[in-house]
Amino acid sequence: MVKFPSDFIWGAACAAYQCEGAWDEDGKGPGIWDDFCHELNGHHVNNGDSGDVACDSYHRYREDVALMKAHNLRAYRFSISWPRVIPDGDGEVNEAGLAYYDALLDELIANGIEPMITLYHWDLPSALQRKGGWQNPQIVDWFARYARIIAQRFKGRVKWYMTINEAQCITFLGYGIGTHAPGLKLPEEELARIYHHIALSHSAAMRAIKQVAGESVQVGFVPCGNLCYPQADTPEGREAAYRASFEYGDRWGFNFNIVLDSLVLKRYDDTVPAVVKKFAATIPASDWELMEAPDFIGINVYQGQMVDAQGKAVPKPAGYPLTACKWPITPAVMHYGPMNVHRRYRLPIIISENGLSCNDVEFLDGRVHDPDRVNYLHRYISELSRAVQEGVPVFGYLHWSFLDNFEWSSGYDERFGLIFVDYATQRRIPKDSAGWYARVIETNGECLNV
Ligand code: PNW
Repeated sequence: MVKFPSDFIWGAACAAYQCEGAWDEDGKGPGIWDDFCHELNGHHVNNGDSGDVACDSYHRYREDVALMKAHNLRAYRFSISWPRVIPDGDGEVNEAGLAYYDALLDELIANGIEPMITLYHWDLPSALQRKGGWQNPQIVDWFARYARIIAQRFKGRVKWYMTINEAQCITFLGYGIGTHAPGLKLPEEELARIYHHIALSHSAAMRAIKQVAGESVQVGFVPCGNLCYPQADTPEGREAAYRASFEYGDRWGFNFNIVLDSLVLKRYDDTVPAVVKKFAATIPASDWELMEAPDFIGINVYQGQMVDAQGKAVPKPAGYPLTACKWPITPAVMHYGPMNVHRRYRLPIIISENGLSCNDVEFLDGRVHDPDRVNYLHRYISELSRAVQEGVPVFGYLHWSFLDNFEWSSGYDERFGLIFVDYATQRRIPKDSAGWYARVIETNGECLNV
C-alpha cells in the first residue's frame, strides 16, 4: 500500500548550467563548465554541445514556472550560478544576476511553489579555478562569502538550502578522471584534500546562512555514491547491504561516507584507504571542530547495487532492464538506500533527485509518450513509500528533472525531463509522465495503488 505523510513535499529539480543558458549575458562571468564546453573545439562533450543556450530558462522562467504550477509541483529545487552573481567568484557582486534569481523566486512563490536553492551545482567561477578551485583551502572563505550574499538577499523568502551537490562527482569526475569540468586527473592525495575542503566549505556556508537568515532556515548537503540493497530481505541480507553501502571499494571516493562521516561523525573511520589516512594525519585538530552536520541529507537516487548475504555484489543477469543511458533499473535502492543512510547518520532525508533518461520523441499525434518513465517512477516511488512506512524520515521527493536539459558530458543526448524540450524552437511539450506525476502529487501517491 503506497502511502505518504500528508505534508510530504513533491517537486522537481534542475541546475543552473543545465537549463539557464545566457552564459555570458548581463554581466555573468565565465564558469568552469563554459570553459570545459568551449575548449578543444567542444571535444569534451558529445556533439560539441554546451550550456550556452540550454533550455533558455534565463529568459523563459515564467513559462517554466507556469508549467510547474499546471503540474501541481509543490517545490522546485534550482541552483544558483555562482559566476552569474559574483563574476570572478570573490569580488564584485553582479546586481543583474541577483535580480534574475529575485524574479525567479518571486514567480515561484506567487505560484505557491516552495523554492529550494542549491548553492553549488558544479559551475565554479573560472577565476577561482585559476587559483586552484577546490584544491585551494581559500575556497572555504570564497564559498562562505557567496553563501552569505545569497542568504542575505533572499532572507525571509527561502527556507531550504542545499550547499553542495554531489561532492563525489565534483571530486571524482572533475578532478579525478577528468570527464567533467575542470577536466583534471589529479593524484589521489589531492582528491582527499578536495573532499576535506568540500566538508569545510559546506560547514562555513551553513554557519553563514544561519547567521544572516536565521536558525530556522534548513540547510542540507547532497552527497552521492554507491548504495546497496539486499538480494533477499532477511536480517543478514539487510545487514550486508548496510555494510556494503559504506565500504571504500576501488572507487574509494564514490561513497557517502567520504564526506558525511566528516560532517556528521566528525572523523574518518579505520576503513578509509591509506591515502586518506595519510592526508588525515595532516589535518589540524581544529578543523574537526568546524564541521557542521547538515539539517538534512539530500539523496540523489538513480541506481543501486544488489549484494548477497555476504555483501558481495550480485552480477546482473543478461538482458537486465536499463534506461536509455544504460543505467540499470533498480527500484529497491529507493527503499534500502534512504534506510541505510538514515541508519548511519540519523538525519532527515529528502530525495533530491530521481529520474531517468529515455529516448523520448514527439509522436505522430504531436505528443510525447513515455511509458518507460511512468513505469520506472511508479516502481521507485512505491519503494520509497516502503522506506517511509518503515520509519525512515523522508520528507520529500524531487524528480530529476522538470525539463529535458544539458546532461553534462552527454550534452543533449539524454532526456531526463517530465517536459520535452525541442531545442531548435525551445518549444516545451509535457510528456505523458508529467500528467501522471501531477496526479501522483494530487493524490499524495495514493493513485499508485492499482
Ligand atoms: C546527477 N551515477 O548526477 C546530477 O546531480 C545531475 O546534475 C545530473 O543531470 C543527474 O544526476 C543525471 O545524471 C549523477 O553514476 C551522476 O549514478 C552520476 C550518477 C548519478 C547522478
